[in-house]
Amino acid sequence: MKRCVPACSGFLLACFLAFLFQIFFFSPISPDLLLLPTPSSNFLPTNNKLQEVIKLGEGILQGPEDVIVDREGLLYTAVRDGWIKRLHKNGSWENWKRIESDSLLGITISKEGALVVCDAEMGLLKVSEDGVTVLASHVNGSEIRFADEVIEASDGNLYFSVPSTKFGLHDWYLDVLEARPHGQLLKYDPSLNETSILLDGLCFPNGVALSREEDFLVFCETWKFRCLKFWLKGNKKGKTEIFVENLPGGPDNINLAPDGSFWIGLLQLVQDKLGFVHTSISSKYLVASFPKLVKLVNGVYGKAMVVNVAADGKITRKFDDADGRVMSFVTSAFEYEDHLYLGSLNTNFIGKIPLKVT
Ligand SMILES: *[C@@H]1O[C@H](CO)[C@@H](O)[C@H](O)[C@H]1NC(C)=O
Ligand SMILES: *[C@@H]1O[C@H](CO)[C@@H](O)[C@H](O)[C@H]1NC(C)=O
Ligand SMILES: *[C@@H]1O[C@H](CO)[C@@H](O)[C@H](O)[C@H]1NC(C)=O
Ligand SMILES: [Ca+2]
Ligand SMILES: [Ca+2]
Repeated sequence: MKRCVPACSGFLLACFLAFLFQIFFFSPISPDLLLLPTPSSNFLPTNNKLQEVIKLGEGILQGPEDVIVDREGLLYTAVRDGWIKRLHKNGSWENWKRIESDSLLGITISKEGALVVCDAEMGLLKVSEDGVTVLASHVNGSEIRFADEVIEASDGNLYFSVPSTKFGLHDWYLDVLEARPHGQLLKYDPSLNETSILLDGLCFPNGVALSREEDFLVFCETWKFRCLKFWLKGNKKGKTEIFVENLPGGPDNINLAPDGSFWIGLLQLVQDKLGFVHTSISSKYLVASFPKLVKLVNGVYGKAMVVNVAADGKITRKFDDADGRVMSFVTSAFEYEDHLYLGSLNTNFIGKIPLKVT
């Protein structure tokens, strides 16, 4: 019995060292510290308005990440089973086109009326009545994985984001834990059939929008809690500057509103009371090794928030669901005819709320 003690403790020590070795040396991440936003005291209060949404397509839409309405008033979304579904004005849903993918993300409508779709496996796709074509699958000799959101300028150029060249969609939270800039902003020029890198070394670039005059792009850096402007015209052409920072959540998709402001879906990246995980390297190593811990730390399922940011970068309105009772993980907000349409990766419907107070 007694002789067992040193043997046992030796064995336990070896196990413990192997465990540490596993966590540190075989870790999927090489983490840096994450700078969390400092809560602003004059920030707009909670209103739980997203608990009052009208639910469109409930039960038939699984994780509608992005939403857009075309000129004829048809509403489109791409869902997890690969269907691009659209809602007719008479209220009926149509299974329009299907792509063999569970990772369809941002969508936009081109001038010619085609749908441009980001897929986190295949790149940038064009979907029309004629079928599906791949517009961009490679850039600078590398495969484009994890295309996230796209916008078309009136000259036909498509601007799109790749949040991470290291982690894929299903491991996106590891990019947040690693907190190192692996993202790119890309441009697809249809006249040359060519894709180029506009910016790299970005911190999870996500939503992409154009200003009303198309003089700048706005794109969101999710775990920097900010959105940047990238100038396309004028004497600042090619320059980058801050559009809005210290947001109360990680910005996901962004859409231009008819009045020239922008709607942004904000993700609760950091679970209340678990902020320390993001400011401790060893906690990050530990969490990244266990998918269950990653789920626990990720706060996106517990809250939803969207904000309206004026063209000058001021936050003017906010809608939220503070405990995720009806909506959580809201990724996208699109304004159309005085209503806001809300996409989410954690609902089976699109939310709709009126914007005019009656
Ligand atoms: C709604 O409109 C679409 C397109 O015009 C049509 O295919 C569909 O049958 C209509 N549904 C109903 C219920 O009227
Ligand atoms: C393009 O690829 C080359 C070769 O792999 C690399 O050296 C270069 O840094 C890349 N350029 C950009 C902008 O990423
Ligand atoms: C565009 O270029 C890609 C390769 O980069 C090629 O596979 C594709 O066929 C080209 N498309 C057109 C319309 O020329
Ligand atoms: Ca979009
Ligand atoms: Ca997105």
